Amino acid sequence: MSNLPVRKNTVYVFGHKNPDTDSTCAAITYAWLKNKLNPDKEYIPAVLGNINSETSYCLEYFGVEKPIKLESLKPKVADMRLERIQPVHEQESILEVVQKIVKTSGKTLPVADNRGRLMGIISITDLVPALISSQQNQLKELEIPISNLLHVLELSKLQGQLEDNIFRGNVYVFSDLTYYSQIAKNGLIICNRHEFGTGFMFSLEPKYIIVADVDDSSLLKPIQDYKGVIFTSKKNIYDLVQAVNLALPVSSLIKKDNLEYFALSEDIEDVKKNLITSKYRSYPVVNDHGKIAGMFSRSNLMEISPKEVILVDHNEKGQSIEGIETNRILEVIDHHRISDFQTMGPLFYRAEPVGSTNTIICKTYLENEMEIPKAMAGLMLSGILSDTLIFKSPTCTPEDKKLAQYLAKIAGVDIQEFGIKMLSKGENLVGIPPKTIITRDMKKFIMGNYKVSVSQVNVGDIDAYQEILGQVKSELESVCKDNDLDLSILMLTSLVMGGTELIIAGEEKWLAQVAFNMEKGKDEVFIEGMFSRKKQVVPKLMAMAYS
Ligand SMILES: [Mn+2]
Repeated sequence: MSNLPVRKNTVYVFGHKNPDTDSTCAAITYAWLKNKLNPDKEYIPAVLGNINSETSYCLEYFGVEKPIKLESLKPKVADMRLERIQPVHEQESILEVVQKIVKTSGKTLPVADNRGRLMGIISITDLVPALISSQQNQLKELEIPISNLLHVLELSKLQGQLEDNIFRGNVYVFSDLTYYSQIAKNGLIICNRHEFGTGFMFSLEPKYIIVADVDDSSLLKPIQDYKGVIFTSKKNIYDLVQAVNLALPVSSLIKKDNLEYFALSEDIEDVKKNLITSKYRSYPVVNDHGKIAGMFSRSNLMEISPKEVILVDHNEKGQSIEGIETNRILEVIDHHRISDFQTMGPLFYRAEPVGSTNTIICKTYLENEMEIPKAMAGLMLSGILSDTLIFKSPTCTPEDKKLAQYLAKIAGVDIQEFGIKMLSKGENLVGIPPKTIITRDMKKFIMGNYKVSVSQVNVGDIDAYQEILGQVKSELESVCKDNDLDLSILMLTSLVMGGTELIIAGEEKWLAQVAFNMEKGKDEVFIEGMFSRKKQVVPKLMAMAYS
């Protein structure tokens, strides 16, 4: 163990589900900074979904690779320290298996077929009867691989040709035989040095002869005319008889029914549930192809340390990765409200009411006097321009503007030119299913007695979407119903048009109709100067819902 290279602890840095430019760029730029500030750990930027076309444009523009996509960070069986073991094969001798099994912590070993796949399990308790009864065993009708006999009885061949891989027959001790005895076909006779060479022995026509107590086989003369195989061993007769029983293959002792085993890809949580009703102490683990990967015991389950993460651009459980409650959150860098946030331990939490998470990250670079590389400056700028809609959003603060201008210089781009280009790469909604348009960036809120969703999409020219508006409206109704919501709102926000088209659906439409002075009976309205869900839509609805 100690000669393995020390692996750095991995920390995943990621933004919310349905990643946007701010959250994706924040994950990358913050991970980069953390890797510089703390080389003891490895910070890996990640996203929790597909990267949109606006973000792809920014990454390509500044020559930065897409972050990895994470589905879940729930601890898996693969995260456990598995015991590396040599699986048992059916034909292996009882002796060999006992020697292997006593070295394992669970005193249990998996049995592999000839392709390495799990076919059974054997534990020390399964072997005990074979060990105790060995002396009483009839030495009759045995089936033992020759290789087991050679190994366990410590045989060396004196003469003859081995034709079979398996010995099938009876074993006789020569001194037990009388002149009236006959032996079955293919028999094996064990004798001592003095008995060896007796004419009577050869008249019985054994297929194999083992001569016991032979330290130097060169003292024995080969027997002319004998067609069988002669071995010698240093062991005495008594030990050889015992050893025959220990050379038997373990095949008949293997448990093959109701095997309990786990796959590398299984969640630890599920494993724990299964173990409640299980009586075993250790279990085989297989990979995706059913091949044996190792063993684990109950105590290994306790050793799993939670995966470490840093959340950027979000703090709500519902917007984060599946199983976030099992992770250790080291830090949160965010510019959103705090709603249902709970952690296992203390953490570094930085939240500021600015227009973009990347503004906060840029400040962190400056506070640490870290020189900002061109690509990182470009990505931080992209995040700010995207979230503030090039400073037009009411969430934009003077600080966002000031730092964006500073970053644009390093990145070598013109803010307006780059910003418009970037945002126009945004949603080209034509051809995208209405359901995707609605659910890609949908946030749910509980407002008093009402359950509300607000989705937002940036579009170029709203007029261009008039054609699909009908479809989008009916889809919004079904999304509202399917999610058991009272009101669903879709914001089609356009920088070009200078505002947002609000589309509403659901039983409690009146909330929105009153909040946004919509004409009675209408379910859509264009509101000039509206860009922000967070500042211009949610608070107004909240005020209505609680009034
Ligand atoms: Mn953001």
